[in-house]
Order: sequence, then C-alpha cells, then structure tokens
Amino acid sequence: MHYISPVLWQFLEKWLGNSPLFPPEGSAMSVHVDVFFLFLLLVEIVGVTIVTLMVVTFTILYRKERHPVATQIEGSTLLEATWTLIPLAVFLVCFAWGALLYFRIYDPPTNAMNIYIVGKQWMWKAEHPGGQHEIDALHIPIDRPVQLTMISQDVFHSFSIPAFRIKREVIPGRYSTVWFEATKPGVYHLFCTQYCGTDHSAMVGWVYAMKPEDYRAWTQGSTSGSSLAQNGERLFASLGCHSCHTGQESARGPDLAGLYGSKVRLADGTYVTANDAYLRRSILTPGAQVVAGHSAIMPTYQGQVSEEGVIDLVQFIKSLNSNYRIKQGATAPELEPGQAGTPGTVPAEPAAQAQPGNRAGSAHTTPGTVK
Ligand code: HEC
Ligand SMILES: [Cu+2]
Repeated sequence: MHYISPVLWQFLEKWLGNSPLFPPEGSAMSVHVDVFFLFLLLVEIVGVTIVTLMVVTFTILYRKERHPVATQIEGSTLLEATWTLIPLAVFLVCFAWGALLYFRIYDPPTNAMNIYIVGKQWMWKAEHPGGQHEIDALHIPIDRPVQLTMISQDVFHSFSIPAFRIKREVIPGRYSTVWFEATKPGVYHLFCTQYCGTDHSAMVGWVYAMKPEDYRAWTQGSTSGSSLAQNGERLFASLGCHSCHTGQESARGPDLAGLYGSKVRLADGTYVTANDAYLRRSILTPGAQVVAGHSAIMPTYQGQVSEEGVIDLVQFIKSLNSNYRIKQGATAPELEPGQAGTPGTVPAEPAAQAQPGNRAGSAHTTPGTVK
C-alpha cells in the first residue's frame, strides 16, 4: 500500500489532512491516487528547480560583460540524448502508473452493490435498491464496493466526492457509472463540479459512510415500504407494458424474464448486451434497436416516464432476471442449493420463454408477486 516510507506517509497525511487543500482519505483508492499525485508533484518540483537553476546560472555565467563575442557551438549528441531519454522515461512511468490506476478506477468489481443517482437542477437524488430515496445525501456501507449508476434529468452535472477521489460526468440521456469502496466511517462532502446554472453552488450534500450494521439499520429505518423493483412493477402495469409483455409465447412483445445480462439479437443481425443502458433505450426509443423476430410496434415512452420511473422499470426487469435464475437452479451456481427451484424443468437458455407457472413469467400479469 505504501510506496513511500510509512513514517513519511503518516507525517504527510497528518499534516495535509488538516489542510483544506487536501481532503481526507476515505476510500480504498484514495491512497493510490494521492501517492501518484505526490509523485507528479515531486517530478514537477524537481523539473522546475533544475530549469530555474540552469536559467539563473547561465544568465550569470554567460552574461555579455564576460562574453562580449558569441561562440558557435555545434551541439552534443550525448547531451541531447540525455535530455530526451530521461524525461521520456519519467513520462512513460507516469503513463504506465496512471493507466494502471485508470483501469482500476474505471472497472467496478462485479460484486459491487448498485445505487442510482439522478442529478437535476439543483439536487442529487439517490435511490437505493430497497427503495430508499434521499436528496443531497448518500448513505453507504464501508468495506464494500459501491457502484453508482448516474443520469441527469436536465443539463450536464458532475458528481464528485473528493474524500473518495472520484468525479464523474452525469449526463442527460445516458447512464454513467463510478465506484468506490469507503474505508472509514465518516461524513464527507458531495459536490456538483460542473457549472449547471444559477444554484450550481448549492448542489452539494453529504456522504454518510457507515459500518455495515449501521447501514443496514439505516436502510430498515428509512424504507418507503417498496423496493425500486416493486415500484417498477406497479409502473409496468399502469403504463400498460404487460399488455404486450405477458411472458407468453403468443405475446406481441418479447418475454422480459432472463433478459438482463443476456445477448439480444437485433433485427439487423447484430447483438447487444442487455444492460441498464439497453433497457433504458428500449423503453424510450424502442424503434432504434428492434429485437429480431419482432416488429417495431412498441410505442415510445419518452416524456411519459421520469428518469426515476425508468430506473424503477429497469430494476423490475432486472428482478425478473434473478427470479428466473432462481427457478433455473441448475444454471445458477452462485445460489445456495436450498434456493434452487426444480432443476431440469426449465430450459437452460436464459432468454428462453417462461414456462406456465414460472413466477417470473407470470409476474407481468400479476403485479405484487415479485419481491
Ligand atoms: C404495443 C405493445 C408493447 C407495449 C405496450 C410495450 N412494448 Fe416493449 N416491446 C414490444 C415489442 C414488439 C418489442 C420488440 C421490438 C422492439 O425491440 O422494438 C418490445 C421490446 C421491449 C424491450 C426489449 C426486449 C428485448 O428482448 O430486448 C423492452 C426492455 C421493453 N420492450 C420494455 C417495455 C416496457 C418497460 C414497456 C412499458 C413502459 C413496454 N415495453 C411496452 C411491444 C410493446
Ligand atoms: Cu450540477
């Protein structure tokens, strides 16, 4: 963890930690970002010092009074190679080091828990899987990777938690993600770092990093009674989605059970992975990516559903996935054996049609059954 002497590091952390220039280190990534930052700072200080010293020295040594007549120098290959290769090596180290950090920062672990963030003028809305909503606040457990899936309802925003060393653009019409793993319980600043209109400076909040048991208590204490997926299920019914997506073979729309995470063949012969972004596009611009074997009869829901509503629908469709997977049993090795349904009764193909009596398949028509 420490690339530099632990004693020096402790000193730096203590000294800098009390300065407003240097936010506390609240995430697993912070220390890596900081060490790299300090390395860059060091390289700059050394570079500036060398250049300044040489400018001053040469100005004094070769001033006009001492050398009234200029001498022509033909140059030195050795010297030129030195001042080319040494900086090149330093820059390549920065590049490699930065790239390694970049990949780590941009690649969320697969076991990360997901929280949705909707940015709008001028507030941050967080939606937890259990249906907990909060504004300008974000409660998270420590010691566990958390991924944020974010979208803006109006203009560009940027989501930043300096203590976690993260910052990511929040864009209208598109999900962006960022992840972190908080290491210390505490309360940290949350900012919008993209000028987004009159009250941009008020688009701030607090992150509450809590011990897992405190987080669990918080989720239980602030639940609205229904999860995002359950809200989505209600919306699915009230928008009339279930009239086409019945889960039956004869239905006008494709079966949505097992869709999430699967590869979908489109009418033009290409394949897409059904992730959050695909589901969102399918709901708002269904004509853009038509599923093979179906005609483009699905109406657009642009303007009829808020971003929060789309998130609810996406969560609902995702939950069909896991229910379906539980039914599959045999093809879901990550589940405990006790949870498995009746292996062998359902085709192993995840995108297969739901069987009659399959809870996931019939959930479209019977709202209230999916947990
Ligand atoms: C008039 C019938 C109809 C209604 C109503 C309808 N859909 Fe669809 N839906 C379709 C058809 C047909 C397709 C496949 C063709 C396409 O991709 O456009 C589809 C495709 C989809 C897909 C992509 C499926 C896949 O296998 O990749 C999703 C997700 C989806 N619909 C969700 C919804 C949601 C959510 C609603 C309600 C807000 C809804 N649909 C309402 C007919 C409908
Ligand atoms: Cu903003």
